[in-house]
Amino acid sequence: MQSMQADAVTPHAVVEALLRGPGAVRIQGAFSKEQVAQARSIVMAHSQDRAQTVTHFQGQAAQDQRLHLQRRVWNLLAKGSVFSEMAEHPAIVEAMRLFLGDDFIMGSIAANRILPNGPGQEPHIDYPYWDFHAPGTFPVGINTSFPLNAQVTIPLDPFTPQTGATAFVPHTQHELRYPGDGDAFFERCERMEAEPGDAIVFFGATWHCAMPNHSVQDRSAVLIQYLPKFVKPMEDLRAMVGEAFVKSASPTMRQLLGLNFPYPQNLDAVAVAKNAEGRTNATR
Ligand SMILES: O=C(O)CCC(=O)C(=O)O
Repeated sequence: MQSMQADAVTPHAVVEALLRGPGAVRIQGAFSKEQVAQARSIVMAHSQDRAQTVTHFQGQAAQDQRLHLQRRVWNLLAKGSVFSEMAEHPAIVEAMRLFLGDDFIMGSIAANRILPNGPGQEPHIDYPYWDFHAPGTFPVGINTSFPLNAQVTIPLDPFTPQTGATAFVPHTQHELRYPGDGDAFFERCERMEAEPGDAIVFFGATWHCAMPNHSVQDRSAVLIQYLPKFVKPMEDLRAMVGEAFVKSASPTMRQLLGLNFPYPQNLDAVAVAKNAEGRTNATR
């Protein structure tokens, strides 16, 4: 897949790859060995005996009673400061500002662990497009000429065809469509092969899925979802992290938690009759 070194990333190159290029790009060496080791030990500890957190696109595994061979760890911000470091990676944040707008937010930060012999997923596209198999529930004319999502996958174990590196079909983001039976996804897909500490940035409208782990080792990754300011986040991160976290959050983290965008709010309960929005003399 298309790659660039972490110290050579430019926002323009990332946006080009996501919007007009294949839909995904690998940033090599984005995180240190220490960061990966720390993140991995937290993910493993939190998923050792908890196979039962909610998951997605694993309908077949649920039917086959194999859900316990994949595990999700949600709410990572509250589980270790290394995950804040990952979410705030400066080069990725700069690229996201260009891709999703300066006030972009984070919709989710979670880990996906696939155990040896664990199942892959149904080919899909990501939130907020993830139920586009019911296109009638979306606005008429919706398309991907501008993005409503970006994903970052940070492998904590080697991502190889054997371990279950994410599969994707390049250029499928250009037409918004949920992949189906006739799309020959598995014949057409490439793999997001990567080393621990790389970061794979992709537009979630690109068809993709986790693949089965045919190796004898675990395959874990941190998955970060970024969204424009006006899309309702998937995880209620602001509530999940708690007051103490918010009090000490950096300006970037406050933005990621959606605190720069104060809607929805009870406008009827705003005590002062002031001008809140507009070009001229607005208080926000
Ligand atoms: O873990 C992976 O390889 C991809 C996960 C994914 O696409 C998802 O959960 O939406």
